[in-house]
Amino acid sequence: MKYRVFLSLGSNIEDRERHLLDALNCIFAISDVSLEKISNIYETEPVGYTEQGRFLNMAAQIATSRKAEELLEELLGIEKLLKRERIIRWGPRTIDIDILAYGDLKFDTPRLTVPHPRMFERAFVLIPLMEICDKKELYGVNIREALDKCSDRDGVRLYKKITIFDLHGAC
Ligand code: A4P
Ligand code: MG
Repeated sequence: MKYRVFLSLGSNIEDRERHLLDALNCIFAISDVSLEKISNIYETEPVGYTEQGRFLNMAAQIATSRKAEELLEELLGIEKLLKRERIIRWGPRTIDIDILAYGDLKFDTPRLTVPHPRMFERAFVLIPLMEICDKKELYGVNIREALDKCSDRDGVRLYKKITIFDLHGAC
């Protein structure tokens, strides 16, 4: 059984674009994971803790038959790899990779909550996601309608157009 999985990626320190592309290359290299689509890159005002720099955010669609917990482990490993240097405790992070949707499966364990609990309230998640998701709804929520209610919409601007062919196999 292959699952279609949507990921959200974000970075707000150091070379933000490099971190996103490195993470995508690492995702590309996970066994039994195919990277199917990536969104453009958006620059976004920080949401929540606002005393930090702007983020670059994007979304990716992958296909995998791996179990969700296994994929999570792989993604946490990539985060660790890319954060290895200059860790700022409690501070902004080089890369954050969140699982938004896993086919139409739901998870609510101490390790994994899917759908991601805040995804439908965040334009920095939904705007890139809408670019690549060919479904109007995820988990019964209309993505466009959810986006219309997001208060951070004005803080999301297109930063750079990229395609899957811009990845160069850094991992
Ligand atoms: N975990 C549970 N569910 C998931 C999931 N669906 N995907 C667990 C990924 N991980 C999941 O993650 C902590 C633990 O969450 C993991 O060990 C995993 O087992 P973390 O990445 O260290 O923590 P976090 O990112 O601080 O938490 P969270 O809840 O993902 O933070 P948010 O809510 O994503 O907020 N503003 C802008 N503009 N752009 C951003 O990208 N990001 C945040 C982070 C705040 N403001 C932002 C942005
Ligand atoms: Mg996270």
